[in-house]
Amino acid sequence: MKLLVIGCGQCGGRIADEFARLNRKAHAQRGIDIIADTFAVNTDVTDLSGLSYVRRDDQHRILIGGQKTSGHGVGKINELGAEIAKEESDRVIEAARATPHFHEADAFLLVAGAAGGTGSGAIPILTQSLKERYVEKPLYNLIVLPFRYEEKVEDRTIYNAATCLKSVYLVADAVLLVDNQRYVKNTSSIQHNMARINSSVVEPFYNLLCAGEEKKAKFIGSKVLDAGDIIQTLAGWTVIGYGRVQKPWFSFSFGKKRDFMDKATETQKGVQAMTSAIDGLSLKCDPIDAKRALYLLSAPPEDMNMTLVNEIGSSLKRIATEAMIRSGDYPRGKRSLDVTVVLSELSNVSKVMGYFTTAIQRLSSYQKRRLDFEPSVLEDAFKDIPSLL
Ligand SMILES: Nc1nc2c(ncn2[C@@H]2O[C@H](COP(=O)(O)OP(=O)(O)OP(=O)(O)O)[C@@H](O)[C@H]2O)c(=O)[nH]1
Ligand SMILES: [Mg+2]
Repeated sequence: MKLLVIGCGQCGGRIADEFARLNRKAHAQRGIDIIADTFAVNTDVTDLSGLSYVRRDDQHRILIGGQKTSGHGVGKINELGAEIAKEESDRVIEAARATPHFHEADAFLLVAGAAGGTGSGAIPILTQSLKERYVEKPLYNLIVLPFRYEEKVEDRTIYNAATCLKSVYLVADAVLLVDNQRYVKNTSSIQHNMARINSSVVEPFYNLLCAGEEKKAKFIGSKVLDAGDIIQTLAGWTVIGYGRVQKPWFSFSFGKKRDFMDKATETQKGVQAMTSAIDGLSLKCDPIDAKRALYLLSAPPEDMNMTLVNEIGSSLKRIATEAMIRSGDYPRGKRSLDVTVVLSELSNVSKVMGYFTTAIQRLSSYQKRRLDFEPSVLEDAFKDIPSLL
């Protein structure tokens, strides 16, 4: 499957940059392309300059709202981010459309941080504009949820997250949720954390996108998971996870006939990879709430077998009991057994519901505060002070 990726704001731009890096890796290691092209849209010129893999020209790094923000961002005011995107969405779409690979894309993926200003405001607007023009093309959003400390300290965080999440849910075909807090390692610096988080966010997409683009016969699975399976799976709130077991721990078969005990161990390790994919889901949720799911097993060709694929499927079915499950095998790699899992059409995402509830509570207290505020008190207090204006 090939994606056309547009990152909005700083967070979105950096994750789009990671997708561009992932495509280079796919090209170098496997001779295939999984990304049709990558774009970064921002009101902040410095953020755009900090990217590494998105092409440097102004068709790929797109500065919007230059006149309103002088290239310095919207300072977390996501209404302003939305307003600017409304004025300039045509320019962004034209830039994306001009890429020679535009028609190769199976779907659009737009990315943003929910708590910022530019990305949070622009992503629903750009999604809607693209959807209006390309009705048939699946349109996905990847939304990064804020760290816990941001929710506590910064006033706009919850409000931005709630307004962004509501808006994208109404326009995107599916919303992939990524919770920054799930990836935190307290020992790392914030900057190192961000780089590591961004690379962990895109990692599960590598095999998932490569599997259906594979050209060499020996790497084509007996059950290929291609763009059609992914498109049929993605709907509404969605999470993604990835688990890996290194080969010396699951295979003892190299160079000799496989003992039945070895096979049992492999199956166990496959289930272990699935468990770790579920533990590492991009947002904590209950698999029982998923109406759709998919999993992909990637393993060295000599270790791939249908018993393994089916055992892994059974272990998913045991926890995602309500889901229609699609699956595939991808005989690739040398040293590890990898499981990618997607849970989609989630009916109850407690973190998202929490944003809506808190935002509504605060909205009414904010409105009340505004009504209680009596400007004439201040005006009375300084009415005898001379003004310089
Ligand atoms: N995972 C991840 N999260 C990020 C990154 N940069 C920012 N964030 C998160 O995104 C949110 C802030 O959004 P930004 O993308 O910085 O804001 P913006 O869209 O550029 O908007 P303004 O700066 O207000 O114009 C916060 O919750 C951050 O924790 C990043 O590189 N990776
Ligand atoms: Mg910014």
